[in-house]
Amino acid sequence: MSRNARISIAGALFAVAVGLVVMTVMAFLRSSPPTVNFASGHQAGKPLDLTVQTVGSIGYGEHPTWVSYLIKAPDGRWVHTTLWDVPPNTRLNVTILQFDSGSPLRNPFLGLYMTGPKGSPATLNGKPIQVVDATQGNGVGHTFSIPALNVNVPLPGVDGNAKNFCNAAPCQTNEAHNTVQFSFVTPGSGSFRWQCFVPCGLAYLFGNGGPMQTIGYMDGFLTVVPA
Ligand SMILES: [Cu+2]
Repeated sequence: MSRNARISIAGALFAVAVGLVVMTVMAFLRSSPPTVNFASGHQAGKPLDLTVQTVGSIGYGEHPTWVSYLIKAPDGRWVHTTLWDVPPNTRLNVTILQFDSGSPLRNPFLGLYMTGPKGSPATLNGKPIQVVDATQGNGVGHTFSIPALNVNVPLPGVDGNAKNFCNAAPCQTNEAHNTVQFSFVTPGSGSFRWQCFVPCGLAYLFGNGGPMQTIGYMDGFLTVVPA
């Protein structure tokens, strides 16, 4: 084989390798969940309502059996993502509809409701609550925690044997759930990791794998962006 022929074969193989790398990277980028934007068009100073749900199994997509969070987009659709863009210095009135069963907490400290320096007290099904004893009742299903903002909101579980237990998202309000409400104020800027602190990744090592370490399920980012 001539030298030129060898060079062109090597070149072609190199091009194929580069193409495969690019395709893999693109597939990975496309697989990350979408971002829901609550910042654009927001009127400065006006509080913003966020409605979120937690489900025992998402019921569709790549991991239908995984626990997950979903959020209601401004147009009313339930979106399977944990990446939320929010306006700065804004009170977020958060409603979490918790459709999953629960368990005792590994650390009772996580049973404490904390909503940051300017946050409001939390309510569970309309009644004020300061701490939940996860060794009682149906335990705690998940927490909504933003460590950097001092936000920790435990979400008490529902009866996993309830006739109207929700098995696939988006769950409806006629299915068994607990409603947790609270508010907190967003900082002027920054991107803040939030996550669940209940090791709810069933079938993974110590419950901390799978959905617990995958953006879109049990952790995400609250990103403050200018309106
Ligand atoms: Cu969880």
